[in-house]
Amino acid sequence: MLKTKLISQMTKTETSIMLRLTLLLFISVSLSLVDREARAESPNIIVIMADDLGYGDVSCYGATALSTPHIDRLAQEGLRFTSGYCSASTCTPTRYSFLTGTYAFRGKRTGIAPPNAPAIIKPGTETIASILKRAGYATAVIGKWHLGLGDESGPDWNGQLKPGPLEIGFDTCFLLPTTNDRVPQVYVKDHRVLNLDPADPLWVGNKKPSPDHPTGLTHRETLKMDWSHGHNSTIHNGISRIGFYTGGHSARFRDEDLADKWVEKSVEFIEQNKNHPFFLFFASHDIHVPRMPHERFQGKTSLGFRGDSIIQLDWCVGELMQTLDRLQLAENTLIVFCSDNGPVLDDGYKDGAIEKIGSHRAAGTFSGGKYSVYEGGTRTPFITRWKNRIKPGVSQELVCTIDLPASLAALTDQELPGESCRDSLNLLGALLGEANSRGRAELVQQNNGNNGTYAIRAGNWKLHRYDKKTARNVVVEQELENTIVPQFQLFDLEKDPAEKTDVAVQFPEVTERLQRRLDEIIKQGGSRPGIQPVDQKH
Ligand code: NG6
Ligand code: CA
Repeated sequence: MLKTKLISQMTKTETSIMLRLTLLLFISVSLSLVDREARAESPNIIVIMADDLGYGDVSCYGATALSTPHIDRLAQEGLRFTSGYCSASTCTPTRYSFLTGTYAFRGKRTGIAPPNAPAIIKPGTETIASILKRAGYATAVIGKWHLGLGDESGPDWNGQLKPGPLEIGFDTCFLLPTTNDRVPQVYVKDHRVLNLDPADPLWVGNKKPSPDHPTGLTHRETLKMDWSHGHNSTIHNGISRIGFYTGGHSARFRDEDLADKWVEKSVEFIEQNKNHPFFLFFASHDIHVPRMPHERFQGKTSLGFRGDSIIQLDWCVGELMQTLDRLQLAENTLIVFCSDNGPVLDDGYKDGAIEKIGSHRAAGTFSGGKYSVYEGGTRTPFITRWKNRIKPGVSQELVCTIDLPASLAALTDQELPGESCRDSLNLLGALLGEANSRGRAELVQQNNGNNGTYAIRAGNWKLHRYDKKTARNVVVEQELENTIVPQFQLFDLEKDPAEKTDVAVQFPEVTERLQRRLDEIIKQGGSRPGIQPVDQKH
């Protein structure tokens, strides 16, 4: 009675204040609920990206010439995808798309980056790291970068190396700046070359710095691993590389120690963040050339250093899993295992990969490999594991590394700003193997950068588009060949997974439909539902 009377006696302003207070209370209670819910869905996340690893290169995907027990265990305890893809068949564009959630053909200079490339992903771009950082994660990239460092004038090797990963969402980084067949062989920690002595500055360039500078051409007989094409410039650790450099001797590493270093730094990062959600992008350099695994792995397989590097990669995966087990984090950590492009045997060094291949099929039953839009170029091992959350099994859903930004944004309850992650789809359900959750209906594949060759897979149809009319992408006796090809080819992946029989003439309406759809996806500037249109000029 009294209460009613009191309320009825309140002025209009008082009532409004009361209502506002109630609303505020309601909002803060709901926010704390959401917070708790979000925390419940904030597993640690480790993306292990192998380099140049093919669909058929690990035993859980059918390899019999070698055994990869740790990767196999990951698959046994998780979900092994048979249609898991990266978005391009070379490194830089796949890494660009994985981080930004945008097809690399939409970006500038997204092709294979040279040693002195400036940062390709501009500060302020939404990335998988910035999304997870916003969600409260500690974020790190450890391993190969190959996405450029520094402003438009390129990396300042003796000064501050920025912008770089730290300007697009990573709290910390420990990097091989490009790819190890390119100069220089130094680590970059956050904004600096590690252990650089200012008295011995590092110089990196495209031209021979002096007439007597030893190279793979002038001192070929001194090399511990000979080159087969390119890779004949500056020599370090008995291996000649792409590009030239001098100085920075105290900062240089040995190729044989790279994998150990990635594991050491990763274990440190995991230990530091064991009580806090973390995101680790473990960017292995295995099994890219020059393949120079640690001495303890050399000779472990019959496949030469290419096979031995797979064993080294497998060891790294085992160390990461063991660290999670030791810290009791396995049930609170989502691991995604993938590759940046398909396999290649001779990629510039005479390491015996072709001679020792025997019956091993690096791309499994698929055709093509690195540099190609055949399935072998982009369909790779792809495994997700989250103990006691993901039901172990095999999934045929179509998923791609480009979908990780939107899917992990969904997992951690983050909104994607309108123009960001233009081609990333939320496939969280499919990645976690939830019942009735579907993967992609269609995926665009490309070979390199923004002037390349495209393909589109829609269901079981696959259309290739060769604007240049030639393709350096057919693996014949495991060697790359330039061939003249029709501009469009159509394959039925269900009947012909090796893409041997072009059926474009038999199915003109499918060919035309996919041509139009591919054109539309390229022109419309984004394929994520709800994406805001962009002005193509910017
Ligand atoms: C090519 C290199 C190749 C490799 C590739 C990049 C030559 C002849 N070939 O230009 O060896 O470095 O670039 O590989 O130099 S990727 O996996 O990082 O994309
Ligand atoms: Ca690669």
